[in-house]
Amino acid sequence: MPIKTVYNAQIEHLQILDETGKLDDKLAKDTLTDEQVSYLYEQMTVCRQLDEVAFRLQRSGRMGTYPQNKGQEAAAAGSGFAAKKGVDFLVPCYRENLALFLHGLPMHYVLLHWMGDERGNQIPEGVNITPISIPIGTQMLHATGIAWAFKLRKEPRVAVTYFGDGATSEGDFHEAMNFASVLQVPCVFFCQNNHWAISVPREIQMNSETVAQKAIAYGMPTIQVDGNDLFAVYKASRDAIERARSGGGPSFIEAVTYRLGDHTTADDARRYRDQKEVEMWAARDPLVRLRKYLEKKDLWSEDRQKRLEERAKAIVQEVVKTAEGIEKPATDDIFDYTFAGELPAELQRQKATMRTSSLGQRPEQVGLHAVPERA
Ligand SMILES: Cc1ncc(C[n+]2csc(CCOP(=O)(O)OP(=O)(O)O)c2C)c(N)n1
Ligand SMILES: [Mg+2]
Repeated sequence: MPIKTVYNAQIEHLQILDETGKLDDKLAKDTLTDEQVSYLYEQMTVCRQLDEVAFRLQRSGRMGTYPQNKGQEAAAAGSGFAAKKGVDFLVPCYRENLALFLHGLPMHYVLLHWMGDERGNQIPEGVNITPISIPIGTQMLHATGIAWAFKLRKEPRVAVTYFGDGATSEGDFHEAMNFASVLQVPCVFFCQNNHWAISVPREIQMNSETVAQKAIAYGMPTIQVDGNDLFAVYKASRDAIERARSGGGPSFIEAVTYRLGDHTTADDARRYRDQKEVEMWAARDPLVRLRKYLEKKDLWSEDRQKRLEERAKAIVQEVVKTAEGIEKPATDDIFDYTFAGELPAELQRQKATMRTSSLGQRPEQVGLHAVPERA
C-alpha cells in the first residue's frame, strides 16, 4: 500500500515595506492611509523617546529595572492599531508599550510600574488592557479565557495577547493555544520574535525553523511577518482580528523583529551578542524605514522631524514629571490593599514589624524589651 501524505504545511512570510522604504502597492492596498502612517510614525517616535529616557532614569537611580522596546515599535504599533480601542482587549507582556498607549493607557503608568509602584498596573476603568505580565507566558491563558468569555456572551470582541519567542517554550503557551483552538475563541496570539530570550538565542530556545509553525499543530491560521514593517504587521493583525471577530476562531502571528537594547537595564547584551548582528538590525530599524517611506512620498521633511523630536522630548518630560510627582506608595499598602476584611493576626504582626527601623523604635513587637523611658 502506498504511503500517503496526510498533512502538508507551509508558512508564508509577509513583507510590504522593505528596508529601503519601498512599498509593495498591491499588498498595501486597503491597509494604512498616509494620515494613519504619519500618526503612527509620530507615536513610535514618542515611544522611542520614552524608552531612552526610561533607560536614563534607571541609570540615575530614579527607576527600577526597565525593558527597552527599542527596535520593536512597529510590531506594537501595527497590531495595537489594528485592534479596536475600547472594544477589544489587549493582554500584554512587557515589550509593547505603544500598543498599550494606543488603547488609552496613560504613559506615566508604565513608568510608575517600573518605578515599583503597582498603581501603574491598576488599569483605568474603560481601558481594555490587563496588567503588564512579568511572569513569562501566564498572560496567554488569561487571553484565552477573556476571549472565551466574549464568545459565551456573544460579544463581537477579540483578545490580542503579546509574548516573546522565549515564551513559546513555556507549557502555558501550548495550553492556551490548544484551549483557544479547541473552543474556537476570538483570540489573536501575537509573538514578538526578537531572536533572544535574555541571553538564549532562538536557535537554542527551539528546534523549529519558525515560531509560526507551532500554531499548525493547533490547527490555527498562522503567518510570519516582517515585524519591523508597520504595513505587514497591521495587515496580518487586522486580518486575524477581523477573522476572530466574525467567528473564525484564533490565529497566530509571528512578528520577526529585534530588540536593539539590552534585555533589561539589569542586562549587558554585549556579553553574549555579536555587535555585527546588532548593527545589521539597526539598519532595519522600523522608525528609519518608515521615515524613508514618508520622505519618498513627500509626506515628511527635515523640519517636521525636528519639530516632532522636540515635541516628543516635551511630552516625555511631562510624563516623567507626572510619574515622579505622584506620592510614593507606603510600604503598608501591600497589607492594606490585599485583604478586604480584617488582616489575619500573622499578617498584622508582619505589618507591624516589617521595617527594620521599626525594630529599634518598638522592639516589643518582636518580643524584646520595650525601650525604657529616659530619666
Ligand atoms: C515564568 C518565568 N520564567 C522565567 C522568567 C525570567 N525571564 C524574564 S524575561 C525572560 C525571557 C523572555 O524571553 P522572550 O519571551 O523571548 O521575551 P523578550 O524578553 O525577548 O521580549 C525570562 C526567562 C520569568 N519572568 N517568568
Ligand atoms: Mg525574545
